[in-house]
Amino acid sequence: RDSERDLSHALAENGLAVWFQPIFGEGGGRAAGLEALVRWNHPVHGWVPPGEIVAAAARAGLTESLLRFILEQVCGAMQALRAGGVTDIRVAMNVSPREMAQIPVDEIVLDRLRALGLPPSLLEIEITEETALDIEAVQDKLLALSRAGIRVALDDFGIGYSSLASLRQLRAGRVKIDRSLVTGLSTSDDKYGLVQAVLGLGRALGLEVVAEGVETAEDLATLRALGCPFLQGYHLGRPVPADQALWHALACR
Ligand code: G
Ligand code: G
Ligand code: MN
Ligand code: NA
Repeated sequence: RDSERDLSHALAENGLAVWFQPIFGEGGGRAAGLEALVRWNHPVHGWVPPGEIVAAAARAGLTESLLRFILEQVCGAMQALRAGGVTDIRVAMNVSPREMAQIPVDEIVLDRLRALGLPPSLLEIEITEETALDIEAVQDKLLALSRAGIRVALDDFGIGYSSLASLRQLRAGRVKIDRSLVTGLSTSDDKYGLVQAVLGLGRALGLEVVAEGVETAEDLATLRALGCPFLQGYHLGRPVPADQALWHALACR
């Protein structure tokens, strides 16, 4: 299909980009972390959703090329932060279970960090459990990554297949509450209760909890009152191109 050829071209010709969205601690202030999000502005079709980019890469046999491209941008951001004297901002990248199962993500990532002299503790890998079979396919690689000091975050937590058992099996040190449970929690008893429960779970299990999809001041205030330690969403900061994200992270010291 066209999309496969176009993606191959985009990868070769700088047509893809990685943007970054800030993640804030409960006190606000400067970002505590950055999440990398792949972006492709197709010359004809416009913005292509990341899920379609990843799917097109799989069809085109470009899964590893795409991962290496994103990793390179993520490492570039880590290097820029270090060069600017910022050593406490972690950069997170999303890896789908399919990518994780298909290619040696652990070796690729750890080799690259070693080659660049970057500490693994500055990197986070976000993974979404999409099917019940995912865990077995990715467990060993996540173990290798977490043993090396890379933090694993279970993304989109609270929907889909993620279970309490998978938190242990996937070596998660962090959970990101899916935005469908967060957006509007100040006016929904159901959402409020679910978010409160995940926060209690995080405290009990020693997991960091991030609320995604913070879109309003009301939801932010509610999350703060609940003691949510990390916050992410359009109300706090949108995904922006790397130079802009880095400028903020470095300037807001
Ligand atoms: O960028 P956006 O908010 O539209 O992301 C939509 C979905 O695509 C999210 O589930 C996000 O995790 C995923 N996504 C974004 N960037 C990447 C990436 O680099 N790799 C993978 N596998 N998924 C990504
Ligand atoms: O699945 P994942 O959590 O990686 O998804 C990240 C996606 O969520 C990105 O596409 C990002 O652009 C989007 N996103 C980030 N903050 C918000 C928000 O506050 N509201 C909505 N609707 N989407 C958001
Ligand atoms: Mn994510
Ligand atoms: Na998510």
